[in-house]
Amino acid sequence: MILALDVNGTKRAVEVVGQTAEYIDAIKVGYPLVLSAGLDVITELKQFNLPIIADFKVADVPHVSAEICRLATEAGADFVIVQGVMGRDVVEACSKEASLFVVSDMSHPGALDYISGHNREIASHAAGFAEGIVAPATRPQTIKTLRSIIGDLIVISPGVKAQGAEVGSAISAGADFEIIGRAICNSPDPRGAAEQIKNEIKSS
Ligand code: NUP
Repeated sequence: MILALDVNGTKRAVEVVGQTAEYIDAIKVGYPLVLSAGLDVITELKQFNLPIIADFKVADVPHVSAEICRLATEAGADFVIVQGVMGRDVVEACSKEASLFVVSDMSHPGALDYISGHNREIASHAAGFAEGIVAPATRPQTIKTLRSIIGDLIVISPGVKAQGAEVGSAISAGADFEIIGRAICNSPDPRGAAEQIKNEIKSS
């Protein structure tokens, strides 16, 4: 289980991870946290000894994308999430500066407008340059298809609970990790929520 740490400010971020660390395998840090707390929050979160994934969905021209990846890695991110739909040159440039997860498809309904139509090509190209891909828990058939393309690469999957997918469903479809944000971060009891979801994933 990967915690999507979508909270504002370092204090709240450290509080939520402090309560949930024993149940999670990695911390995913995105724009809401970094824009409210600064990039140093990544360095601060290193104290928990968990892998940190910078979810910047990097989507610029290659040299700028690569620099974003370099800065995130320098701050302590173990992995950076890049938008595969931006093109092969962007993914390749980023792979020289960071360990990557490539977004191959997305979990929201609007993904069907554009990105979903190219998810296979994106995943297939990612296989040469990334540790893994991001694939939507909201569409388990897509996880199955993309898994068959990428072989042993790691699949991390958002869209569980708050976006409608059932806990455990992405892993049953072939993902390695489910990404959980609001169901933990917005709970009045993040520790209890994390424990329960972790148990549900295990028993599914
Ligand atoms: O396709 C994606 N969908 C998605 O929700 C790719 C993502 N990276 N995410 C991220 O996963 C999103 O930015 C958020 O941090 C998390 C899901 O959060 P929640 O719906 O569990 O609250």
